[in-house]
Amino acid sequence: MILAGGQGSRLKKLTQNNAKPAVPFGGKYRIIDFTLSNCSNSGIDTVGILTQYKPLTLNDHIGIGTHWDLDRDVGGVSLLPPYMTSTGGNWYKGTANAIYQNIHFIDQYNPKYVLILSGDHVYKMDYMKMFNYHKEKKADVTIAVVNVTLEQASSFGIMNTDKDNIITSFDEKPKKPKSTLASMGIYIFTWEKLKQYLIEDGKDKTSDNDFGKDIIPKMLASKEKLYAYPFDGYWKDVGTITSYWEANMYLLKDDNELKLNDDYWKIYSNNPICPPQYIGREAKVKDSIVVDGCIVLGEVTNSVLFPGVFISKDSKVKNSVIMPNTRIESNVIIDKAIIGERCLIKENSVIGKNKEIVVIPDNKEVKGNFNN
Ligand code: ADQ
Ligand code: ADP
Repeated sequence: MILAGGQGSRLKKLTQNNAKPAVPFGGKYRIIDFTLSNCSNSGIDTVGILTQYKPLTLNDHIGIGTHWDLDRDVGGVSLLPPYMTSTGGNWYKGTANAIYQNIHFIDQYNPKYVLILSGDHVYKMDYMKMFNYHKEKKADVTIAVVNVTLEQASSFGIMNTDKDNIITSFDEKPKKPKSTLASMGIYIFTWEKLKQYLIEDGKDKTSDNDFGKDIIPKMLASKEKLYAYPFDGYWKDVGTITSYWEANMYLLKDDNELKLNDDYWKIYSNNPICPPQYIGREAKVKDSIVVDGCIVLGEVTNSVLFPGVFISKDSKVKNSVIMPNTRIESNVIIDKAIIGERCLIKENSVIGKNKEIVVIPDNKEVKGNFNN
């Protein structure tokens, strides 16, 4: 079950019209492609996607799951927005409520275990290894964990474990973190157990119906078996402008651990049909990702260009992410910026060039100097 309905408010201008999992990433992808490809590569063939906030692009992108080999007669991908019943209906309150409202969807498959994922993380992970660990430990829930820095710790679910990886404490986004062991928001539950807690939590009017705030602490208090599963690869929650920009720039490092050209763990996507990229006679392109449908006549350094980006002569783009179908006219300077989809940057404009990352939302026309 992939949670993909949060607003992603920390990405501000990038999620005005678009759910966070559908935000473009890395030239050829949308963020949710990583989770969907991990599912497909891990041999998972039945996936539910919980959608709520601005799902238009997300729905369109996922379609019937063809690109992730999830277009199946049995199982496959199901988009699960909130719905009405004879007794009323509600928006998905918290993450646990989104699963609670889809208990019957899960029950159709009569599963023994359920894997809960987020649609907004960039990483490669074999969920089957974590699943074997969960079964081996006879856990009620297994939570994937990574070490973060102390400064980052307040943005995550933070836990302590004993020498056998049994979770002994858990605090959701603590102001004063007691450890740096962070939940990745990836859970495997034994379904009967989770169902029991979802139904109990559903009756609790004071609950936020959230996994991190409610379900995990309640299970811990009731002495259920909670295990941490250490993950040691690259993992990034791209929920802020800085982490989103950093994760894109990380792809340009030649020793990056995401290795998008890895034949053993491909990241699949739904890409538009575009003509080949064209690099003009006077163009200079260095340390950059430039994909199909781009036309570069100017200079591009340390940047990620998405399909259909046009960069005119005498323009310089540096340290930036330029989303699909944006047009940059001549004599423009862009440094350390994220430019949304379908923007028009008029000639002689200067964007960025200061310490902060500048963000231009989708569909904007920009003329002149722009520094946030
Ligand atoms: P956050 O990332 O802050 O913390 P949250 O905002 O609840 O968690 O989002 C988790 C996922 O669920 C996102 O993919 C979001 O889009 C989706 N989502 C949020 N609300 C939803 C709703 N009502 N309906 C459907 N989908 C929804 C969580 C954990 C932490 C953990 C971090 C790791 O709570 O403990 O450390 O993830 O990133
Ligand atoms: P009826 O006159 O048959 O009771 P309505 O006039 O309420 O129906 O609705 C006409 C059609 O639109 C029906 O097919 C109904 O299911 C559908 N419909 C009504 N309200 C909504 C809604 N809020 N969302 C989606 N479909 C709706």
